Amino acid sequence: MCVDASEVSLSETSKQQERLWQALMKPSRSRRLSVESLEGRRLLAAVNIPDDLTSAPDAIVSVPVNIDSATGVRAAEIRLSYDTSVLDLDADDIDFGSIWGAGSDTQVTANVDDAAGTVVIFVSASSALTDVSGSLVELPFSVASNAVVDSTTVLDLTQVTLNEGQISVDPAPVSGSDSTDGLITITAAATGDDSISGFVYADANNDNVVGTGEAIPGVTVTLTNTSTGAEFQTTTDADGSYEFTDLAPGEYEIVQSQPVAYLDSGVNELTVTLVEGTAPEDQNFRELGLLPQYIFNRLHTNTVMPVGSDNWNDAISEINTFAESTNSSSATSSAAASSSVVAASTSSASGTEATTTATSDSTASGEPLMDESTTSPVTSTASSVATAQTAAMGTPVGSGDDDSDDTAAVDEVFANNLF
Ligand SMILES: [Ca+2]
Ligand SMILES: [Ca+2]
Ligand SMILES: [Ca+2]
Repeated sequence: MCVDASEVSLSETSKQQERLWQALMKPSRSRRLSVESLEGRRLLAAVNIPDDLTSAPDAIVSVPVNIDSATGVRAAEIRLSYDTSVLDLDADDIDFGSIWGAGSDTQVTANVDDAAGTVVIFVSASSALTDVSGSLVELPFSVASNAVVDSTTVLDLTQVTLNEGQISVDPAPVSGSDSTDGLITITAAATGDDSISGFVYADANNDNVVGTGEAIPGVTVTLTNTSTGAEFQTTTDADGSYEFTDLAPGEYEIVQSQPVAYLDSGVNELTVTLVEGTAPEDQNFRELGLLPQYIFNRLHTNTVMPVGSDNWNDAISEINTFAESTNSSSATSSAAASSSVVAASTSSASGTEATTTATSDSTASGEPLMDESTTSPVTSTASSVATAQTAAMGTPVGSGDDDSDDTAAVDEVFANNLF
């Protein structure tokens, strides 16, 4: 048995050697065929990282790995190195690039070695791309706070493989300096003298214009520079205005923390492109009016407390504070959807008095609280709700003697479309 096995083994080895020899005898032929095939289909691509990137200390710079033509590409493996003393990268933040379109079936897997400063990314889709150019992947690097202004840092593209090597990359990235590598120049932190401003208001007369008495003071507004990640926050003044100054040009997002006592008009985020030397105004957040459960009787004494006066604004602020404290201690609400966006920054969760849920539901469906054609019904509803709310809340904001407000004053407020 031992001898037989040896003979079989020798025989197999001999056959393998013969096949290998035959293969070696015609290597040039098979290689030429392979090259001709690739060239015939023009599957050749150039890949690189831009060398004119800039970013500031503490900022985030989005680094693309670009490709000139993605014809036939369905998968890419990308390897690069970076200087860990200047840059930091989170694998979870790496995203597929523009060539994949919406990327509904695009998969990205990334592995970042923080200590070594190396990244390996696999990106693929279920079908090959057509002739598009753009980025294969986007890497949002964070720049160290102690990065030296005017210094540069290299993004060393070390290897790119397309479709498991079926598509040639030319010039081929190599470890170390080559023409495909990227470069980031560290610039001074972006500052400027431009501004963005606007109002938060309750559009009681439904004209989409900030009118007298429509201000909502004390609302938190957050501004984010979407390219650097820098964030700023302020609150609206007594006239409902807010302003961010000393801004650098760039893309910004403005987010309003929804004042919970108000019926949300639905737009709580705005995006603005700030062009140097400009000051976009009227970046306004429009609310539809106080939710009925927050209309306090005290506000109805408008002869004593003129709409838009300091006293009026103080009462509005108190109502907001009360609403937020009420909401933060309650978890049930039909207004949850509109206020969920702001929960993080204002600690106002959601929730309204149980006794007012039905009314809140009806207003949340999109109907303004007030409408000329429905003055009478709304007035009676709001009055009864206000009364119910007063009972439900115990002591309303303001003094207890407001319960004696006469109906005429209430009617006057609503007849003037103040809500
Ligand atoms: Ca390189
Ligand atoms: Ca208005
Ligand atoms: Ca809003």
